[in-house]
Amino acid sequence: MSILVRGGTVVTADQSFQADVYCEDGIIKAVGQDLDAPAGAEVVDAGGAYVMPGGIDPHTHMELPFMGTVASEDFFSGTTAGVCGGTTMIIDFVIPNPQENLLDAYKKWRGWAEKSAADYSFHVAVTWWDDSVRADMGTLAQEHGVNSFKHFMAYKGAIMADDEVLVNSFTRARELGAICTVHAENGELVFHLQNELLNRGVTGPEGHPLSRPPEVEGEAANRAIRVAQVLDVPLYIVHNSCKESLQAITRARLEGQRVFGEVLAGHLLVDDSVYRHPDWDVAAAHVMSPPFRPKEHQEELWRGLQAGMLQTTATDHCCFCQPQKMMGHNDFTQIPNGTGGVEDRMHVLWHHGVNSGRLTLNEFVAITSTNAAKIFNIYPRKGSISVGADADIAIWDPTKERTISKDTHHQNVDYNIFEGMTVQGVNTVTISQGKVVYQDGDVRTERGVGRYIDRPCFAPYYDAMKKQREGVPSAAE
Ligand code: URQ
Ligand code: ZN
Ligand code: ZN
Repeated sequence: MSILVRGGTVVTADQSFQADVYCEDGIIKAVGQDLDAPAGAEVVDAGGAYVMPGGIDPHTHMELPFMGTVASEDFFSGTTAGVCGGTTMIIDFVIPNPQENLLDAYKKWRGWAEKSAADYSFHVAVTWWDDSVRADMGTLAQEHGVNSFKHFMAYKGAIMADDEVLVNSFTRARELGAICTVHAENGELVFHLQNELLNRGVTGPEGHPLSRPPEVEGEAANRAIRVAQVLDVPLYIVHNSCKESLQAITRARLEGQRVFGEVLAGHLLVDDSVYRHPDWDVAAAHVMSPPFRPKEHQEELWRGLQAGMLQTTATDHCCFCQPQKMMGHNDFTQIPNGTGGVEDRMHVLWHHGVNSGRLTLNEFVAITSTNAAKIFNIYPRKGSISVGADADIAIWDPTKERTISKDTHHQNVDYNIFEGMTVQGVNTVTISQGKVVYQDGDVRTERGVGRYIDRPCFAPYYDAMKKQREGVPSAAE
């Protein structure tokens, strides 16, 4: 199957130029002026629009079992919603319960993801520790293309990783040449504040942000950074929501430590007033962690993106519908944490990032696709418009408008945190694996065509060689 995207302006993370893009069997074969379309090739006229790498959302939770329920978006509907918004790959999470074998959990999630409509990969969470976890991390890294291990520093009594788990897991990741990622909130402090609030009779969603102030996030971010520094392992902090965690990352990066930061589209645009909404359902719909913050944090986060202190944008797409959120009707700590956005991420970031002048076209591509591909070691297969790359392409019309609403989105959830927001600049066509899967509202995804994408580890070879020279057997063996 072949396709020629003609007459567009190719926009990558580092340049913009007029060129056609020819793809065959799901791979980009040529990028250049006035390319001929072989007989039988599908021709898509970009009409002067931008031709960009398909978005990569490095943080989603499709059909996640969590807090006594299961997220309402599954891997088919979620990847379909993603391509409707220009995102052609997600990196989701395998989250073993404590004492659950990591490989068993990985195989379970791989089964769930078989239904995906677009490509996907998995970070694997380390939620407990023993020798089997150490061994399984090695198997996952060396045989299953897992180069990132997640640690929830929040969620005490459930999936929280304490310092002992962090130290053991970070050490193992270093041996393997893998990167460590963290959800940075001090779970002990959250637990303490939750109980204080409940004991004072605060049971509504307004209690959620009060139990997780920015300092709780800043402490954990700094602790994870210091542990990673001592253990000499690269660190990626997910969903930074406040200036406190951004300051911790900025300090570390200015000292040359290899720390990366992710920010959610939601945390850049939604503030904590949602938790004081008179309608319980609206406030509860926005319960996610870390919580949406007061407005002043948003400008700091935008500056962090502009300054290169935050490198990626994501959604943490983890949807729970109103009946599920009602599980916490009498106790905010029981409201399933999570919100959506996989379909809207690129649209809202273009409108509030590029149209506002905060970001250049090339920076937009970097933060929505290329940087995630580089950090998680799948560039230039992903996140690029270049010969040999996967034919994952978003054709972007900067003039086209969309008003975001739960009534028209493709996400399987009954609210939208960007409800009513009108944006200018959206994908008119999305191409995944060289096939048009979305065009002007026409959704053409196929269940099960999405592929699991291996992500090779980074530096084990160097370590192994170094130890060999020193006559020390490599710990990765
Ligand atoms: O913490 C996460 O990233 C998962 C459990 C999604 N929920 C959330 O509130 N962020
Ligand atoms: Zn999280
Ligand atoms: Zn998450």
